[in-house]
Amino acid sequence: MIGGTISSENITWRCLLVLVSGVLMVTSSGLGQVSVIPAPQEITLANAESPFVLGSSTRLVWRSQPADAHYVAEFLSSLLAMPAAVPAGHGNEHDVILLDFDPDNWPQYLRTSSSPEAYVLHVDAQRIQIQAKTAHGAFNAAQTLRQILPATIEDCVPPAHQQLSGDSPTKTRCYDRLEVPAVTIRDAPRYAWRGLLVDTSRHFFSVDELKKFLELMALHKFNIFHWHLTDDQGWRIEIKKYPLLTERGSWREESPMRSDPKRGDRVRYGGYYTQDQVRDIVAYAAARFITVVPEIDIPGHSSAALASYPEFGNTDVPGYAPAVATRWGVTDNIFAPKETTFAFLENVFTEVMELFPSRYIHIGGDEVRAKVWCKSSAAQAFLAQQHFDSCEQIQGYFTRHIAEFLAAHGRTLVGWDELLNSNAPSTTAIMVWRTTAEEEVPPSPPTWENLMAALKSGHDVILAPDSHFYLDDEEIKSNATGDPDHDSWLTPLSHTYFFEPPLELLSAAEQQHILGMEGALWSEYIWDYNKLEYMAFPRASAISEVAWSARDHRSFADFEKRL
Ligand code: TNX
Repeated sequence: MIGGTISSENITWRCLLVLVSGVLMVTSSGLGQVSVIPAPQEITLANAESPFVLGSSTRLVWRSQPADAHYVAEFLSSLLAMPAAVPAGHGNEHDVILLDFDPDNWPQYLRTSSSPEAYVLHVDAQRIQIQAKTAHGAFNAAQTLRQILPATIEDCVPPAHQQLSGDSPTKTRCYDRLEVPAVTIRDAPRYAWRGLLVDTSRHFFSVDELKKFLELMALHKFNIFHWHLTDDQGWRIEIKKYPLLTERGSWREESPMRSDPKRGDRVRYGGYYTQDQVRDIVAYAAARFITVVPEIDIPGHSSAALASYPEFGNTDVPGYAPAVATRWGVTDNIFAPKETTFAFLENVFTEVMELFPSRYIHIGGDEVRAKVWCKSSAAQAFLAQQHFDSCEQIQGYFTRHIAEFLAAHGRTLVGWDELLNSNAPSTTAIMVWRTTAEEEVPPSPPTWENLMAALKSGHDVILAPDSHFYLDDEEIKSNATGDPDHDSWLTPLSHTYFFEPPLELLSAAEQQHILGMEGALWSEYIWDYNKLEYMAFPRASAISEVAWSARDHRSFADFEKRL
């Protein structure tokens, strides 16, 4: 038999391997079984006639276990309905899945990889061996293993919310023997930040639905769940000190009609997550090595907050009467620059920091109608006192104030690229979303002005390009929602897949400032969980690959085959 290293995009090589190894390889441990998304760095197929046979005698064992490695062991024992992991004996064990963290055994690949998430997955007739420096690396390997197992394995996965609860697995084994192809996979991510945003303000998703979504994220090695928790159309997180935020702010009187978004449907709509539910989600994500980055959108997109506590808005502007928004789009409800508002925001972010261990806390900062501050005499007095010469600079004050507050608690502020207009401190991370050029609609080539501006000012950057990664855009024309503004933007799968940052324009140092990438599921037109999954996939699979796999290692044709 033959062995050899192939790049996942190299179809010719693959065909050659199939031809040389004969039909047996396709049927018994077919190449379909090493279809992995996102594409691993390196796949070496070994003897196709000697797969590992996973059966009732196979044991899960570990060597030199780091603290959070129990999540990996629990994941595998749950997936495969196996007893809990036990310490490995000395010597070479057979008929085992070995989770090996022992630094003395690290292969060269792990030693030289700079990523803590790197792993090596080795399958031969004797054992499945997972080697990693960290539990996260081993979890990545477990997801790869999951993908190279026959797809039927997913049928015996218990509902996501039952998994990894600390209990023994609830499912029963649904296979007698599984053949796992003999293979060595060496892999590490291209970017450390691989995220998806879910907007739970415009539409609400239950805790169980979010868990199901997190499980799909884990399958794709996403590691950031960007939880958009507040917006004009609903405040969704319980804040103990300000109960009205959820009592009032989580309900809107009606929503835009699906058939005609300019009109209301006259149905009250709402929901929020209690702090216990938030902790539950954060723990569930952590068990899958996903960090939850919360977003509390300020100083704009704040109708729901100001409907609850109008005193923190620009009360002296004629006609000021904030209500939870019942239509999509941007409103004039922005926070007022005054001490009571800053105290309120500090208190809110204090509770947020208690709930979310994430280093990064997202403060939104997008689409702020600064002209409202020009109409407020109180805001004008603030502007004069600060010697500002434009109303936009008031947003900068908000950003710096909250950035300092978060930094004092060891956290880092991240916000949308509008923060660049208002002199945000370079220590803040910028999420670049505006990559669609004026007068264009996707699918369109990206424009890099905001990315370049962020990098020139020394910021770390996450790419969330609305030209390619906005999964609220329809994928195909026939899915039109009836809203002409919304329907003009189209983002097909291939367009998403072909996104690539303009490395040729960037110095090596600037390239280092790109932390990673993120897709966005804004939910104005995503009314339920089925539609959330439908809009997310398969484009999120493409995003996972763009963020994980090396640039010269990607091919859309090959991706489609693996998909
Ligand atoms: C712009 S992207 C927004 C969201 C909307 C989205 C609709 C961003 C930072 N702001 O508030 O939901 O467009 O596609």
